[in-house]
Amino acid sequence: MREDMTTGSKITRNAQLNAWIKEVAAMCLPDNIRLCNGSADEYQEMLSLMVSGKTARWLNPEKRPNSILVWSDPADVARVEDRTFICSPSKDDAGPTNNWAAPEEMKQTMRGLYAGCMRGRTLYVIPFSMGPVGSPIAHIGVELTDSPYVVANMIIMTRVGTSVLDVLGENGEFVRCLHSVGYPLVLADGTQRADVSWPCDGKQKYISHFPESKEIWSYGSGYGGNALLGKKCFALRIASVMAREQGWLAEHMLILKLTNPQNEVRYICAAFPSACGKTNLAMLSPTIPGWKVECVGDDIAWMKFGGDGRLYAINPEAGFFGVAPGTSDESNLNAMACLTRDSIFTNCALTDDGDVWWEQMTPRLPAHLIDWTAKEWTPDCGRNAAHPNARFTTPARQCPVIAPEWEDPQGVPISAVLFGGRRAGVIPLVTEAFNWRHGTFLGSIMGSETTAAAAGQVGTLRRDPMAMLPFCGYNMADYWAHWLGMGERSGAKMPRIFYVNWFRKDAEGRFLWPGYSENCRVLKWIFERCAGQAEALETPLGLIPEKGALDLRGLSLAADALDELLSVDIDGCRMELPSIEQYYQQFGSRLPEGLRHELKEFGKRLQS
Ligand code: TSX
Ligand code: MN
Repeated sequence: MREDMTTGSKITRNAQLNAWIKEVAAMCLPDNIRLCNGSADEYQEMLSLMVSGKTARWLNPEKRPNSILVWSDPADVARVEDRTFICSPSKDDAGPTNNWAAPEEMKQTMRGLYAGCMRGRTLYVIPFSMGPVGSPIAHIGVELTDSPYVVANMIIMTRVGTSVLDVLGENGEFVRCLHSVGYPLVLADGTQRADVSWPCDGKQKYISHFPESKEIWSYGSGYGGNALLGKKCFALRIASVMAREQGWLAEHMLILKLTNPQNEVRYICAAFPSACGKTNLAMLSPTIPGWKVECVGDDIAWMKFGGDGRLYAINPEAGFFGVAPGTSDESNLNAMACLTRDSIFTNCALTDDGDVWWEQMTPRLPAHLIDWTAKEWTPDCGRNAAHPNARFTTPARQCPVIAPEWEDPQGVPISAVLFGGRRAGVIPLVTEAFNWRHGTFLGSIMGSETTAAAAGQVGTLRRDPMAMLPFCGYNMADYWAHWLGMGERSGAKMPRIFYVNWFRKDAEGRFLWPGYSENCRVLKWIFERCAGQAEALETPLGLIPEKGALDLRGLSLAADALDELLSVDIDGCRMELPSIEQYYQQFGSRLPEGLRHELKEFGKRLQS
């Protein structure tokens, strides 16, 4: 038995899993192997390990019970898109929007990096379910990692435990997720070195996906999506490949439940690029009396057809891994309520009374903090206190507006899909697509104007189709073809598609729409469109609310602001046509005919 615990030969009932653990242990050479059970005790042990190893500090239990603050290496603070690879057999299968590497070459390179990379460490085996354990929409993964930070975060973000191994059984399929921070405590020449508070490899990082064998190999980073492999790597990149093969959808979408005053319910999915407030929308507090929003998920939706031909969605995650800066009682009271206890904070600032703080958290700045780099911070020091990509990890069950059915293994039936982005002009507050194919077209050309936080110039349009640009595990043109095919398969039973824009500005650069809680007015119109109630007006871009169809009672909005919000800028659309054509060109002959057709029709509607 002792031998099993260091070689992994019989650690579970699943022979394939045991063989893989054994193979990885022989390569990475950990001192110990530990099978995780996801228990409360194990979670506490991971937190204590991080605290004793100086990775984390306890927050003041009177302020944030059972919560820790972690500061990462300043060079390991975000997903590394330029180090993210789709290793499909052919480069064309990864497509022009992904980095590609040949699978065997990548594996050879990474085997070199993995060799002995866990010396002096424990290899944790994390069996996890993405989605409610045993759900027909869920899938299983196993992450092998040398990071207790990853174990603790995975326990919050996924379902970890022996029940997952029970579902896996002796022959069940699982996605292999291998992760190492790349900081062995014994070097190749045998010399030992002390651990550091945030181990990572400062020189080399790889986040590699093997769509054919459904494997993920991650090396060198301990942060977020680089290391918590269930999230972006599995639930989006690998799952998008599985979804195409098996006829379902794995999407970068929140799922919300909308209830009207008559207690009728509709479920809505929404895809937005980063920095558009997806988590805020998922937990919105409506201002219209009698209407209610509840949260099913804030980041990822897996949708499969039910027996009735409709799409049913689950949230494959069990927690929120949200951007902290900008989160406040004003912007998202429900998220703030999640964070009152049992949470992990990464790269936030530390207050003098042992609590966390980040930019825009409070109306007034604290007089003194320790910033995320452990330096003294005062309001006049000219630096951020929290890193702009500082995060919270918190259990979804702690959300005050989590929908009771958020763990329903059958999922929830989706009535509408929303796309959106940050657009100062051209795009109206809300547009409904004419049909599924037209909606797929709108999703394919969506994008956001860059904000200061993103790389590159401020205000330039960065197309991010279906908010999947960094997350599609195969050729984006084939992904669009899969979307079109899904619509052809289920026709009128597919969700209606809408395009929203909370970020339109007037000539003086002021936001025309108050956004946040007031977005419920748009959600209400969408609900009523799905119920066949609200009126709409045809424009070249799509269907917009008829005058008076948007419920604006109790909202003070200048009359001309509404006109501007609900207008389609025809000249602006015309001017965008060449850039769409140019954008499509990179996909060559793989661009689906349906989208070519939609672009042509759009051009025609703009002429007449
Ligand atoms: O999350 C946002 N949402 C969705 C909320 C459910 N944000 C924040 C984006 C960064 C994460 C928004 N910002 C939204 C929005 O709807 N709208 C805006 C733009 C905006 C900003 C400030 C004001 C209004 C609009 N405030 C005043 O005009 C006073
Ligand atoms: Mn996301």
